[in-house]
Amino acid sequence: MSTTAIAKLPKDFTWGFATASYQIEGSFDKDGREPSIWDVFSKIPGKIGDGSNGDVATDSYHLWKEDISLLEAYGVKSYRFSIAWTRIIPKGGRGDPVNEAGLKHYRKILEELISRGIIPFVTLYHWDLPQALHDRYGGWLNKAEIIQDFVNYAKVCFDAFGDIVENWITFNEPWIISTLGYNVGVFAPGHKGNTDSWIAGHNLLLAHGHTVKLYRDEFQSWQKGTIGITLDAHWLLPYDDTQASKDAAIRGLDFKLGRFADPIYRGYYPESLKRIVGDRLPAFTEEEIALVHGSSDFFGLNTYTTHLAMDGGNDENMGFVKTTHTKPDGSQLGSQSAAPWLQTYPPGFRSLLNYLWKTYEKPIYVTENGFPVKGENDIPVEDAVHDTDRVEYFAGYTNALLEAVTQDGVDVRGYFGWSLLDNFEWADGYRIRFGVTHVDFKTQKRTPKESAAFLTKFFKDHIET
Ligand code: PNW
Repeated sequence: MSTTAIAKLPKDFTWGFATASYQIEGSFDKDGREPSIWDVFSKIPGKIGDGSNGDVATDSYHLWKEDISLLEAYGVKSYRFSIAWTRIIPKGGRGDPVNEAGLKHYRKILEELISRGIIPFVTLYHWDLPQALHDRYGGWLNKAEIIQDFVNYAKVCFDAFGDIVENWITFNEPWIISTLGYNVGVFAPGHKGNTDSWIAGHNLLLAHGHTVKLYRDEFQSWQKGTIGITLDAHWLLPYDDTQASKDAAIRGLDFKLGRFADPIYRGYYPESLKRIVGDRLPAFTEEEIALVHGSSDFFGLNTYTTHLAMDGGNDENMGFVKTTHTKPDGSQLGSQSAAPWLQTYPPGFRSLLNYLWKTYEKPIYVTENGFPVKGENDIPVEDAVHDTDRVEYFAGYTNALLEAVTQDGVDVRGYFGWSLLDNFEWADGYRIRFGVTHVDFKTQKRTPKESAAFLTKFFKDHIET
């Protein structure tokens, strides 16, 4: 009689769920908090699909303890959340006052997590730039000011929480921040144009580099933490067999991923980026690139889908690569979610993990991965909890992860489902639900969906004990 042992993730593999401050906290004007660019942007008519904003969201500013109880019930090892800059330094700048109430708020969350055995992963910036800095000097477009102000904010956080936080993420998705915020303009602060995005992205890289240097010089030796950045990437497959499509897939990865990952992990911008963007792409001085190169202890990855890539289109931020989910024969690559840009395709996740490990040689944390079920917002909670399509998505993606680690030897250290709760999905408002927990936005009642139980069981069964 023979038994085959199931492949398992290593004992210290961590997993949990992720959230972000503006998407869950609400209490936009409580205890000294001042507006961020998302408060202002979401209140401009027409910017948010359902006319909503984050004033209340999932009310997690008050219900944080209940949220932690959910995490505990799900048996997670870790929780990824973000700090709102506007609660810590409401006006944002290095000359502006620090808000004790904000420090206290996150301190009590951190202490509660740790007392329940949950390891915090803290994101410093998940898109909520203090509006005051945007008004004062143009926010991410003002290199000299924004870098210093961000580093100052980060230092306040390292000082206040570094004794109990061992996992820091500087920025969430610089591509989205710069492209959707400063080129397409569908995210705050809503800038449009073909130059600002390159400047914002460059300044984000520099702010990241300076922050990591500060952490390493002054904190890392005695706080023993790690620090890195989270990039967003979708795997790209050539649309067809043509050389043009093959080249497009590579160029698309350069623009989406290499634009940030190459400077950080290899020390330069991709050639294709320099060629296409030309002198609108700011150049690093030698000193600057020395600071950025090597400035991440790990590779934080947010990934949701795979696209088919072909040459063309007018999107410079994608390197003039067009993407689609429709194959040449008219069939779909995967199953459709509630978001037009997201279809299920687990093999693409496995390929992406392999690509990142081979290319950048850093341990990977999947800091977000998830699926909004089509039609879920239109059905009652009794039905929404049977989120079969989300379960199917997570089953495919966790299995791809398992194969990447146990068969391909990719060094993945952790996985976070997006998201703990249905929440404010940016320009889509509340209509698109990503949660493993259903939230009734009228009563704030939380109800676990089947996908939460699926992930609990998957990681219970597949991590070595
Ligand atoms: C991420 N796209 O954003 C963010 O980090 C989360 O805050 C967000 O809720 C989550 O993914 C789900 O959208 C993205 O259009 C926003 O490809 C848009 C895209 C990708 C990621």
